[in-house]
Amino acid sequence: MLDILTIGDGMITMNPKTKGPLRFVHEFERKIGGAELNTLIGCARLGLRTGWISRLGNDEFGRHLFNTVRGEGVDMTHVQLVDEYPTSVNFKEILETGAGRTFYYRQDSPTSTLTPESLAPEMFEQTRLFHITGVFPAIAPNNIDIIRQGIRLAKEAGTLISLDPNIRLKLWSAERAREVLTSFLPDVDLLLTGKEEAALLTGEEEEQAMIRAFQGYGIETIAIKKGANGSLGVDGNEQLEMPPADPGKVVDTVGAGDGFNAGFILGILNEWPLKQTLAFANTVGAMVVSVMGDNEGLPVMEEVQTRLGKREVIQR
Ligand code: KDG
Repeated sequence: MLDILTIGDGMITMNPKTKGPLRFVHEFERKIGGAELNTLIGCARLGLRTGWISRLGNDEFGRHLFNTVRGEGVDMTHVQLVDEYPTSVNFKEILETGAGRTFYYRQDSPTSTLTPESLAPEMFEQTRLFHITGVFPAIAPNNIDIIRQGIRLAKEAGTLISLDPNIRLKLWSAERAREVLTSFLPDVDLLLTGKEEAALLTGEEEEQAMIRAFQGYGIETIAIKKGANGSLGVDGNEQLEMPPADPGKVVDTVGAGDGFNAGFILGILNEWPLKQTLAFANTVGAMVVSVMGDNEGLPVMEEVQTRLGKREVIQR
């Protein structure tokens, strides 16, 4: 039995050792990244049973990714190393503010070898939640059909579906993102979206109008992630604004939303009250931005409890 299953591309992420324009950066640290993967690792560290559907290059980077993700406790039954394409890579640029840009080398991702037939009903029958994002369908047109197949199988199995739009305009146009992602919305149970993405998907500027638009698709549970401004959660008729958790020093904002997702998904699967779920998710997101890398800051359960003051810290 899995709590969460996701599908997506895993990348070797080259993190700059110095800040500023990438053209002047000479040294990088090899890390790993990928929107779906970050959320999955976050869930694994929080104690959920996790599984990944992916393809990696049959190369040194692919083996590094495979071993690292397996080391996080993720079920790798549906991950294969393939000869056709090399493992995807991206380079990050980080500015003094902690914000930055990403440069992808993933035109021919090994996940291009996946087809809708790669997904089987059994994968979903033993899974509580199927998590999808806007990154995987943006990488290759065929991936949209794969996601549709995943949604169909998840629905048949009674598996919940969560969506993070994670719109990457380097991968597809705003119009295409909107067209494809809104077509998924009627099947989504749990929407985890940034505020700008919500505006793009709904055409609305005002939060309540965005929420009404999402509820119009039949979505019960919605989280609007607002970065330094906290988050807004909706669960049925309940609605709550949650102030941000203090990240201390912000060193790298990439992956914060994925961390929030992991915390929120944990709360939903554990049927926590919305207030507890939002506070927990905001804390996980804040912990991610205080550490360099897309997923290194993802905490284990005890670390979140300590941060929330629910656990005593014994240093030595
Ligand atoms: O959400 C963070 C991810 O987006 C990052 O780890 C990698 O840019 C990335 C992607 O496209 O998955």
